[in-house]
This record gives sequence, C-alpha cells and structure tokens, in this order.
Amino acid sequence: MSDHGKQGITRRDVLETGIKVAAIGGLAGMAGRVATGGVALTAAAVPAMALASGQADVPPGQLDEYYGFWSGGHSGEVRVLGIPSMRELMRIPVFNRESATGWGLTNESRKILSENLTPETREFLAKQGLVTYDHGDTHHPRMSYTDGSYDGRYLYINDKSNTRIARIRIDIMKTDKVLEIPNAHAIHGLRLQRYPKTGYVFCNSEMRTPLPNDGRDMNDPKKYVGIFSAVDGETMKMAWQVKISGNLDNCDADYQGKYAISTCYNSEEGINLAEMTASPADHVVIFNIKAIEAAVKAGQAEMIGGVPVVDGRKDAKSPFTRYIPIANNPHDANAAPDGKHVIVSGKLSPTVYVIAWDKVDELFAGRITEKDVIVANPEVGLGPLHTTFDGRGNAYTSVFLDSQIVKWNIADAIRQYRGEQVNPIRQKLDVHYQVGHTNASMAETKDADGKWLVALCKFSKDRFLNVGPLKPENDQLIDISGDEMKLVHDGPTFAEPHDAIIVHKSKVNPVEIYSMTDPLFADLHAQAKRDGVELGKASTVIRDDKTRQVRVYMHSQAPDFSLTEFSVKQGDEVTVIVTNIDDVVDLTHGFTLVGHNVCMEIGPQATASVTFKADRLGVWYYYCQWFCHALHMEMQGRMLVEA
Ligand code: RUQ
Ligand code: CUA
Ligand code: CA
Repeated sequence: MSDHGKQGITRRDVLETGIKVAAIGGLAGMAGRVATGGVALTAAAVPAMALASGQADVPPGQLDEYYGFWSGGHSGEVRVLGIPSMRELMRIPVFNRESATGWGLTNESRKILSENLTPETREFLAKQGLVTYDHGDTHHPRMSYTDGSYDGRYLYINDKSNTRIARIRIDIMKTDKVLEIPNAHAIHGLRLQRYPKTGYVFCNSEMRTPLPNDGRDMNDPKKYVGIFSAVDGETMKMAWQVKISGNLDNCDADYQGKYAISTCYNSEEGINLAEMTASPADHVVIFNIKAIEAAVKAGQAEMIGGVPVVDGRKDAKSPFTRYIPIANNPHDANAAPDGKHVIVSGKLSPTVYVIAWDKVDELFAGRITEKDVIVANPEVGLGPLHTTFDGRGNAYTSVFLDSQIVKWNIADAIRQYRGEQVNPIRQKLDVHYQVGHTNASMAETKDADGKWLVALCKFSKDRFLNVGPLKPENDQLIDISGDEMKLVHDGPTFAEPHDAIIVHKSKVNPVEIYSMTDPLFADLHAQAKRDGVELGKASTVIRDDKTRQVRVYMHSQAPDFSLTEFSVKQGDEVTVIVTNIDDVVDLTHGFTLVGHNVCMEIGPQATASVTFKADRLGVWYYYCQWFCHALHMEMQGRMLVEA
C-alpha cells in the first residue's frame, strides 16, 4: 500500500496497487488480471469524463424522489440523504455522542443507550464511570419489511465495535432502542426477515470466542464458538442463537421467511491472516428458521446468558444448518428481488455464486447435496464484495481490486453454468476507487426499480481538493435506468459509509411535530405526575431537601423560556425538564447550560431532560442553541448556585 502516499497517482496506478495487495496477501493465484472474455461494454474513460449531464440535478426547491439511509461507519451514526441529489438531509446519532442534539447527554438518550446492556457490560462500564459506551461502528442499515417490501416503520443498524444493534423509528428519525447481543463478539452482518414481516433481525457475530467468554479456553481457539443471532425486531429482545463452525461475515434472508444465510471467511478457524486464508474453500451457512423455532419452542435449546442457543455446528449435523462450500473468503450474501436467488460474492475468488432457494428446500429434505444448490458461478473480476439488483434480472457486483461495478445477467449466468455459450457480463464501469458496498434503488425489496445505484468507494485521493492526510470517502451515484450504467455524481463523505439503502419516498412518512404523549416522554410525564405538575404548563422548581435532588420544570416558546431564573444549592443534583410548547413545523428549541456539559434538542411539542451536579457557585446562563426567532439570542436565563 506504499503507493498511497504518492502525489498525482493515477487511477491505473491504484489498480496495479490493488493487484499487488492481492499478491502480498499470499493470494498469488489472484494476482493478475483475470481474463473475462468478450465483455460487452467496458468503460475505458476515467469516470470524471463519463459524467452525464444533468441527470442527477435536483434544482433548488425540488424534492428528491428517494431517501438514502447511509451508515456512518465508525462515526457511529446513520445519515439520511436525498437521492438523486446526494444532498445530506439529516444525521441520526445512534451509538455516538452528538453535540448538537445532546444525544448521550440527555436522560432519555442515556436510558436508551444503557437499558439493554448485559449485566457484565454494565458492571464493567460502571467501574470506568460510564453508563454506556461512547462510540460505535455502524455498517448495515436496513428498513423493516412487510411482505417483502419496506413498510416505513423502523431502520435497524449494527455496531461492530461493541456488539450491539439499534433501531431507529422512521416516524421521528430517532434511535429508540439499543440492544447488546449476549454471547456474541462484534456484530457485523445485519439483515432482516422480509416475509411475512420483520420479524427477526438477523445478525452475525464476526469473531469467535470461548462460550461463555469468562477466561476459559483462551489458548485453545479450536474451542471458540461462532454465533448467529435472531432478535425480535418488535420488542428488541433476543429470540434465539445458533452456534456455528467458522466465523460469520455478512448475512441475508430470503423472501419466503424460511431461510437466512451467512458467509464465512474463516472456516479454518484461524486467528491470524495466514491461517484465515489457508484453505482454498470456505463456506456459507444456511439457517432453517422453522427448524430452529421448533427446537426452541420444544425446549431443546441450551440457555446461555439468558438466550436459548441451539447447536448448528458442522459436526452436529443438525436440522438447523447446512454448510455450502464456497471458494475462499467470500464476503456478502445478497438475496435477489426475484425471490429465487441469493448471490454470494467471492472476494478472493474472482467469481460470484448464485444459490437457488428452491434447491435449499431440496437440500434440507435430503434429496440433493450441498454443492447442488449452486446454479451459477460467473467470473466478474478481482475482489467481488457486494451485489445489488435492478429488478430486471440483472445483478451489479462491486469489485474492489478492479475498482469497478460489474453488471451481469442472472439468467445468462445460470445458462452459462449449464454449459451454454453465453456471456452473462453486460458492462464493467470504472469507479473511484476501491468500491465496497453497492446498492440500488429499492433493490433490497421485491419492488427493486432499477433507477439509481450507489457505489461506496473507500478512497478518494486526487478526486477532491486536498483536505490533509485524512481524506473523505467517495460515494458515487450511477444511473442504471438504461442499458448502460452512467456515473452522474461524486459525493465526498466523512468516515465512513459501509452500506446504504435507497428507499422510495412513498415508503417514508415522518411526522413534522412530536406528539406530547409519545412513549419517548412517558417517564417524564410519570415524574411530573408524582411532582403534581403538568408538562408544558408548569414553571417550577421542586426540591427534596433530604436527597438534595432538584427538578426544574419549564417550557419554551419562541423566543422565551417560561423560567428565566432559578436557584439551587451548591452540590444539588439538578434535573432540568423542558417542554417545547411551540407546535410550529421546524421550530426546534434547545437548552444549553454554560460550563456544565449540558445541551439538548427540544423539537416542537417534545420534552427533554438532563441531569447534572450543580457544583459551581455563581451565575450560570442557559440559552437556546437552536436559531429559532429574531430574538433567539435573547432566549436565555440564569441558574443561581448558592452556597
Ligand atoms: S462489509 S465493504 Cu462491513 Cu458490509 Cu462489505
Ligand atoms: Cu429558541 Cu433559539
Ligand atoms: Ca478462509
């Protein structure tokens, strides 16, 4: 990777570098351009010259046709974009701390971030003076389904770094649940049950550990266990888990509600790179959901860490799993919107595998063998990672080392596999550079509409003005509505979108103003009731002299707080509860207290609270930080801390 520091590097240099990387990795078998033969269309020009005019233009005042939900990678957040303009519309804090909204500072957000941690994690964090983790690493955003298409209720996202998943309510675009997955280690792949509805949130533990991971078997990696998890997406509680052989990378589910599938790059069960790439073959694991449910219901699961766990390891030869051999180190599994196929991308093999779900039925019935579920294996290029779809029978695979999106036809690939002389490859489009995920409009649903595709490129060097050693990523928008793919937009993004979905705006219907009775505020209503006051009406300070707890109730209405002064005693534990009684669209207020690490967002008709120790004598101003009115600067008050 030494070429990365070079000035004026060209796209070709980068491709060569990629190939060198493959060679260095001990993967000499891949270290050369693979002849793809008879490619129908090859985009020879560098992407900048291929820019089509105007197709992605959304003039001022016009709305986009699609929402994009982007993971924010190790920023820990989720971002909302408009497609095709690629305008960033919103950031939704999830696992991160967020300064504008006070996510992680307010009582409500801290409760969400901490209430579903395991007892062990809670104890560990408490010793460090924390109630929750301060960061996360988001990869795979997915919207809830009903009958194979988006239903606009929730968005789910994983946290690889601290083994959690989270749920975002689409009606208010806020995180409402965070769950730590017990027994697992680093949740990577996350996908949802599509039918009859979500249903389960499936998630992969990427790392293998002793189970339980309590100090036993540390020097005996052969005894480590990989874990596949199913969470109930409605209650956000654990449903069940499966022990598996190898590790798990990405996963997906079918359109019938019968199976989930996970890729494994470490069937070797190695603990270093050489060991993990030693075998020419790895596998994908297919999970039989009905069989697992039946066993759990019949009480045949072992309870570990409060979760029913069944054994689906290879040696167990259980009714729960089947292991399909795949060339070494596959990456993603992507179910096609035809409901019939799932594509596994080879990564270290220049091919992708097409598996037919109806063959999986036959496999579990014992009528065919593992390798018979594979119905095609087209060669797409060096480093295939992810595949998406246009709903017209074509697949689009991101090819990391070649830095290309490769369009190929599924039916032709199947015919080729049967021995017919057809070339399934339709086009190879250069992208910029080292593309990871790719996803097309509605492609994760049976309503895939083949209009837009994003290529999330990991590197952007020489593409934008230099901003120092840390460069943005480059999310490129490609028009796939015609026979030929056309690159139409470059979108620099901050660290680091891993995956994105593109959802038609008809599926997404957020509210403009909160409901005062939203469950989000239930605790605050209950507390107010105990204090004999009503949220949004009271402007009062309630002090318990024994506990030294103080609750300050006020409301905000542009451009004023209903309390512009309150007094507390030094050392009091103060909770400030603010209700925004404005019911005007876009009229958000805030509450920021100078010198106390206190800040919160209060949307129209919302209530928010924050608790802190008033330990600093003197006059401390609070102010509204959201520009709300011509007299916004004057929207302030004083906290007087007395001895
Ligand atoms: S993985 S670059 Cu985290 Cu989705 Cu493939
Ligand atoms: Cu209210 Cu600024
Ligand atoms: Ca391997």
